[in-house]
Formats: sequence, structure tokens, C-alpha cells
Amino acid sequence: MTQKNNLSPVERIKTESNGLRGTLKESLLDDFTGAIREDDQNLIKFHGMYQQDDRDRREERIGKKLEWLYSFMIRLRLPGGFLTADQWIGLNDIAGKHSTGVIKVTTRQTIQLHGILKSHIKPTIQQFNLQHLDSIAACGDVNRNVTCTSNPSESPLHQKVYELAGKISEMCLPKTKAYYDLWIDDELAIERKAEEDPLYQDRYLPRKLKIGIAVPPNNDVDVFINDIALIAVIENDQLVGYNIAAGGGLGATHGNEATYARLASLLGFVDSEEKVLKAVYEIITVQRDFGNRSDRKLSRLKYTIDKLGIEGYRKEVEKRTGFQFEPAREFIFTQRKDRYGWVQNHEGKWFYTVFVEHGRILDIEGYPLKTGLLKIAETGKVNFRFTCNQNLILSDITENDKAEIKKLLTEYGIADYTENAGAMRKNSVACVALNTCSLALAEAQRYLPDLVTKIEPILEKYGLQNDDITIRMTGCPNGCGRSPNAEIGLIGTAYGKYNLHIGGDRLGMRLNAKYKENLTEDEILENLDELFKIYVEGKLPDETFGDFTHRYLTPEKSFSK
Ligand code: SRM
Ligand code: SF4
Repeated sequence: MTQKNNLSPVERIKTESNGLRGTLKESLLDDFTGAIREDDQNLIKFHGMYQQDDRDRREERIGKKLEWLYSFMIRLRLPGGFLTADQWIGLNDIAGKHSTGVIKVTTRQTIQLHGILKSHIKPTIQQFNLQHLDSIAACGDVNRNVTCTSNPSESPLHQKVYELAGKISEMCLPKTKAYYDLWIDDELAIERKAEEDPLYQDRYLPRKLKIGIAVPPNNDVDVFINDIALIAVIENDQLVGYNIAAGGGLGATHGNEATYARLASLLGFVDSEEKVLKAVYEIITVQRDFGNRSDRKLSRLKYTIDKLGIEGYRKEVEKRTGFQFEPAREFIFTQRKDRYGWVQNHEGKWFYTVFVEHGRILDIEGYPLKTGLLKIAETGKVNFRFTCNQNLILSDITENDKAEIKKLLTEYGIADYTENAGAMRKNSVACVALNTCSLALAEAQRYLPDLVTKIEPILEKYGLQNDDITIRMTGCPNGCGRSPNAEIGLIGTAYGKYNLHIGGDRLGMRLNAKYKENLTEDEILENLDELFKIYVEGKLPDETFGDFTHRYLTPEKSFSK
């Protein structure tokens, strides 16, 4: 291929890594630094970890002539986002022993722990292994955590769809046993050489790849932001197949016009699980073979689709699967938010969705959320599920056990917090950003709660306090908190400055657009005040803020105040 002589440096690191082992073993043994070797920093991602440093302490460390305070973030692989109560207890213990102690629910339905020192990596992973948990392929140029509509109460067919998430995750795991070799000290794995991997070969994918599955009418997984989006098609209460779309992705780079956020385009419908698996596999092989390996900014599947054209991509996939997609079937999403509080499913089991602001589970003064969840886990009467809105569902609770869980939810203030948080707060998402994300240009999860507190009186002024307006903030344009796919998106440009995006829809079917650049907090509040005012004055009956502002930004949509 033409790119052969112009490969990005990461391509060499992957192919020369001996099945993702690199020199990680040597890096771990080096006591002179808290960091690992540069090439290994790329490889460790495939094992579900990132090298980071405490950005709040950079200046202090430099002043003391010390190296940055390096540590590692570990992300679990949890397809469909599920843990048993015992696993939660184990996770709580691991978080306390080896990380900052904060359990972070991510926007892809899994868990991250931050601040793990190099010497703690192995004990952490070994303890996870005892809980039957791993972090394989949670990061890196491979398929990431497969997301799936979270709440089993959404449909009697949820279990089947959840199981599909697990099957896709297994199918797309790299074949190398390096993870066991390096972190678990698996004697057998040490004997193994780099293993054959028909899917990833020795070069893996050009870039990360994400798969999500939605069970309509809920689009809580924000399905169209995935490289591969599956939408369960349910007709007459039967799961008849899946619509498959491809080419979603939200990352962009300020000032680089060649990069953009994009929602996935429909390829068509397939009528069996076997065909879904085959189609997913071959969509990935086409990306593997045609994706850009020179410029990592342009290497996601969305760019390959736009290069080949949706028809071209579909044809190549059909050639490889040996069957054709049928025309996409009808589907309707009616909501994207989580169903907070109690809901019951078709089997009479109860589910309580806990509002966790930006996925941060910790104890703070007056609100011992982490302790409360541990006490609930210790009853052994719940499972834990995670949502792509960074929340947590206490699940599968029997009628007999509900009163006990309810009592604990009240005792630890969890019910009160969940039930009394304002509508905008409960529809807010923020990425991690500072102090750990090396790419952050501005704050996100540490700042959005305060900003929402300042927006709330403005909402009240216009009678909008119960309106489910979605607001999402990211510390940079990579979109980890899916800011380009919200009614209000705030995207960091510099410390304390954000671009304001508006006009996204409430269901995740239309991206927002940039409205103003580089706003300070005062300017954000002023602009929102103005927008809420014209919204209440000019909206059509039942028109959401996102639809109204889309019309406002699009003159041909006949905006009238
Ligand atoms: Fe993300 C990179 C955190 C979901 C797009 N993301 C990062 C890194 C690893 C920074 C880095 O590369 O050094 C962040 C680590 C911060 C930290 O300290 O923890 C990071 N991303 C997150 C999480 C934890 C945000 C959160 O607060 O929940 C989410 C973890 C998901 C998971 O469990 O797997 C997270 N990231 C997303 C999403 C949303 C989603 O998938 O639903 C996106 C947008 C969708 C997409 O992929 O396009 C997203 N993350 C990115 C990108 C942009 C990729 C691109 O195509 O340009 C980067 C940067 C990169 O890959 O170079 C990135
Ligand atoms: Fe970091 Fe940017 Fe992702 Fe936020 S959006 S976690 S700042 S890479």
C-alpha cells in the first residue's frame, strides 16, 4: 500500500512488540523512575492501562528537581457493564489499596482506577484476576469495551443483547497471551511465543475501535457515536435481528479542519446473531486493511468510510461476509437518559438507578456514597451495572429484598441525592480531564458540577428547572464526555475557556454545532441566559432546547422569535 513507507511510529512499535510484550518486563523492574519506556507507554494501553502524571503537581515537582509524579490508570473490560456484589467488594478493596480510592464509572460503562504506582500494577491486576476481572484491550488499537443498553428493565430481550455484547468482546480479543505472561506470571504463557492472530495480525488496527448496542426505545449508549453501532430490532416482542451502522466517532483537533465528529451511517439489517458476528468481524477487517496508518489523527473508521464511501465500504464488507445487508428496519428512540430511581422488569425484579455525578464514586463530607454502596454490596442481594451516562444501577433485586436495599439507600443519603438533584445536573456528563488526562486543555469533571450550580438559577428564572436539557463538558475536543452529541456542549480550548456548542438533539441522533468560541465562565452564563430566554419565548409546543437551537442556527429552518 502507498502508506508503507510513511507509517506512523506506533505502527513499528506494534509490529515489533512480540505480541504486545515489548520491553514491559524491563520497564517494570526499573526502580529509578516511576515511568515506563516510551515504546512501552504505547503497548501498555493494549493491556488496559495508561501512564499518566499528576498535572496539579507538575510545577512543584519541577521546582524540587524531581521527575513528574507518574502513575497509571487501569480501565476494566466489562462488556455490557456488569459486576456481581462480590466483585464490587473486591473492586472497593483494590481501589483503596492501590489507587486514589475513587472508583470512576466511565462513559463506556466500565470502571477506571487512577493513581496506581508502577510497583502496584501487578498486585492490582492479580487481585482483579482473582475476581475474574481483566483489563485486556480496554485501550489500544483494538476493539474497546463493548457497550450495551444498561437497564434490563428496558426489555425482556435485554439479556440476549447483553450476551451478544460479551460474545463480540470475546471474538475481538487479541489472541496474544502477553497479559497473563506479564501481569499474572502465568507459567504456561511464558513458554508461548507471539500467537497467530487472524483478526489483528501483527499490526493490530490503525486506531481504537468502539462497538455499542442499543435496545430501542432507549439510546442510553449513544449508539451512533461508535465505530460500529448495532440497534436491536424487536418486532412483535421478538428480537428479529440488528440494524448495523458504522463510522461514528467524536474526536477532533482544534484547528485541524480535516478532523471532525461524525455519527455512524446505516449499512443495513441482518437477521441472525451469526450474521451480526460475521458482519462486525469483517467491518473490522476492512478498517484493518484500508484504514490510514500514516496519520493517527485520520485513522479512525469514520475516515475510512468517508474515503471509500458508505456504498464502497458496504460492498467490501459484503464481499468478505458472503451475504448482503437487507435494507435497515424501522426503529424509534424515545429517550437517552437513565431511568433514575426504582423500576421493575418483566420478571418482577427491581432496579435502582443511582445518580453518580460524572461517575465519581467516593465518600465526601455529608455524602458517604462509596461506603453506602459497599454496605449494599455486602448484603449480597444486588448486582452492579453501569451506564454510559456514568451512573450505576443496583440490579436484580427481589421483591423480598427491596425494603432492605431501600433502607440502606436512605441511610447513606443515596436516595435523597438521586431524587433531589436538578434535571440539568442529572442530564450532565463530563470527562475526566484534569488532573490526570494528559490531553486536557481545561477542567471538566472537577468543574461542571459548580457550573451547573450557577446555571440552575438561570433555568429557574425561565421556568426550565425541570427540563431535561443535556449538557456535556470535555476538557478538549476528543469528546470523551460526548460533548459534540449534546444539546449544550462545552469543549475546552484553554484553562478556563470553552467553545459553546448548541443544537444537538436530545436522543443522540444529531450532533451540535459551534456557536461561540473561547468563552469564560461569565460569558457562558450570559450566553445561556440569552439562549434560554429566546427559547422560552420562541419555542414550538414540545420543542426541546436542542431542536429549537438547531432551528435557530439554521436560517432555512424558518426561525421566528
Ligand atoms: Fe476518551 C483519549 C478518558 C470515552 C474519545 N480518553 C482518552 C484518554 C485515555 C487520554 C489519553 O489518551 O491520554 C483519557 C484518559 C483520562 C483519564 O485520566 O482517565 C480518556 N475516554 C475517557 C473516559 C474515561 C472519559 C470519562 O470520563 O468517562 C472514557 C472511557 C471510556 C471507556 O471506558 O472505554 C472515554 N473517549 C471516550 C469517548 C466516548 C465514548 O466512547 O462513548 C470518546 C468519543 C467517541 C470516540 O471514540 O470518538 C473518546 N478519548 C477519545 C479520543 C479521541 C479519539 C479520536 O478519534 O480522535 C482520545 C484521544 C486519542 O485517542 O488520541 C481519547
Ligand atoms: Fe482528556 Fe480530552 Fe478525553 Fe477529556 S475529552 S478525558 S480532556 S482526552
